[in-house]
Amino acid sequence: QDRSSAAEEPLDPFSLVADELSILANRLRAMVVAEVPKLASAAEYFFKMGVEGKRFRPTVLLLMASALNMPIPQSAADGVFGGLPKELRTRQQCIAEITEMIHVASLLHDDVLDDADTRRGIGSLNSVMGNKLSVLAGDFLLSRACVALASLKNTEVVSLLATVVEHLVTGETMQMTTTSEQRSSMEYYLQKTYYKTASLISNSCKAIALLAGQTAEVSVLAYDYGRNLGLAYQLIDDVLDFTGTSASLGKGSLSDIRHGIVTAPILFAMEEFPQLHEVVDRGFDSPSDVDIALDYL
Ligand code: GRG
Repeated sequence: QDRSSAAEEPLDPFSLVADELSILANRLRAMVVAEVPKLASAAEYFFKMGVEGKRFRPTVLLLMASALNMPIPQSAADGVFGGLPKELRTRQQCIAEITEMIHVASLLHDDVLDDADTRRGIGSLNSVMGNKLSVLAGDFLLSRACVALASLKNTEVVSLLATVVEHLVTGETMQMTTTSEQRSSMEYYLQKTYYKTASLISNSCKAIALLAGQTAEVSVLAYDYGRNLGLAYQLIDDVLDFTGTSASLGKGSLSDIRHGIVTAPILFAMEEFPQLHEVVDRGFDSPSDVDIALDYL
């Protein structure tokens, strides 16, 4: 009877790591303190209570750590869950913090590149403090992430997460420089999406497995899991750009298409309606092109 009522309760993954997420929030606030007041207020902007975002990446990483850590009983009295290596968990929490700092740095730079007005339901940092401070705050967060990464003293993990930054920059550049042929290619979309969204999640999942002392085989499985999850996350994000509201998105809807970005729903619609190729080739360069595309979705 207990089991059937438990099965009906929807499982909230965030609640499983709620305590650790609140520790992470406090640690991040302490880690992003800067010496110069203007930089300090810019760097802490998206770490303040209420504007921390969904914390999707740290949640996934903490759950993955729970799944992969081997409980090491120190004595018979510890039972199966006793003696969990505390230091190991702290190092994995550090990966969750580094991942979130890299993510927020990328959001700050992205909003400058897109000239975005809003993010997480408030004014984007560039709209409140200007482009220059937003870029510097993003650089500052990356530096703090590097210092935290170095403290782990694991060259493979350093290399994984440093490469992610290159991937973020590569994905963004691919998006900015798309030719009309690339714009209608699903292969190009998936490669760009791996770089922009999935690489951070997959490589940080792999880092969690490596720190847990898992085999190379398991760390590849952790990577694959993160890659697929990251791609799925971006596909849902693409759909929400069409179906969400300003309140649910924390920013205006239809922002991708208005920036001429071809996302998954458009690519799928193009397969069914070849007429869409023409507006996609033009890069949705007029508001009427946006309306034409919306009619087919
Ligand atoms: C400086 C690291 C760095 C990168 C520069 C601008 C850029 C290169 C990359 C942009 C990468 C980017 C913004 C990808 C989009 C990923 C994505 C799905 C963002 C939204 O994630 P959510 O919904 O956001 O998890 P919250 O606000 O909940 O954290």
